Amino acid sequence: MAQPSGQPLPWQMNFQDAASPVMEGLHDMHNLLLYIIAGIALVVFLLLGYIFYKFHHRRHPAPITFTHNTTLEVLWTIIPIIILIIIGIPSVRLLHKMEAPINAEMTIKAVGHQWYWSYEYPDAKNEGQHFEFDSYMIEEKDLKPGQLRLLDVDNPMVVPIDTTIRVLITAADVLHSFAVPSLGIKRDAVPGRVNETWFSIKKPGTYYGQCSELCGAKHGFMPIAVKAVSKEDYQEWLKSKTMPETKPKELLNHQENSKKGHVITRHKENA
Ligand SMILES: [Cu+2]
Repeated sequence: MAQPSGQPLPWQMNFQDAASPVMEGLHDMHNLLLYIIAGIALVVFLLLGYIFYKFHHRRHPAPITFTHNTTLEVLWTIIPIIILIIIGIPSVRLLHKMEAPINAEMTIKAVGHQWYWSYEYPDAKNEGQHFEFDSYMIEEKDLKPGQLRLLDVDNPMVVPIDTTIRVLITAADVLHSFAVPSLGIKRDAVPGRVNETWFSIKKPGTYYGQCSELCGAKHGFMPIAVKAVSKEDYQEWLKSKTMPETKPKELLNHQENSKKGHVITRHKENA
């Protein structure tokens, strides 16, 4: 069986598989740091061993009296500077890459609520209005086989693959945090403020995350599920959501006449 990606696994070591360019960058950054840290730890460890051995009082009864060594002091200043530059350049590059997409092909707004997420698709319209829906965690007793406890939701955020997607993140009540490990995303959702990030997914699948800012009693029960599908399937999904096939005639007329542009239509499956 292929390893499922986009979710935590029992006894997992290391990160979840990278599903976005940002997460690939984070993997590389993490690996680079791991080599550097291991190198530093090894040098310090060997040096300590060498000193313990060489300057043991039996082998070295008379202590050395000097306190300065210019060459050594220059070296232990310059070497850390070089190491910091080696870390700093890719780090700043990656931070910049995470900030905002160069050419976003579509936008989704994620809004944190106590205790669920809602997703707006500003590019898509539902009868002239914002297309928006709520996303609630599936309770343990309602889980179907294959669904993940504390992670699966009734209405996932559906996105097309191979598309640069700008994500606007905010909150309606208190601080939340929109975090999806396999996409390398963690952005605070702050009431009255919009944060921005982006992702692009290569492989269809569901990528899970959780609210990562303590936001109240059900903080642990407002997961994020991002379902990536082919571009065709995405269009199908969007159509099925924004164009209900049957609609009472009076309601249509009423909406046309009232011209309430600000009315938001909510969609909820299984309601
Ligand atoms: Cu929250």
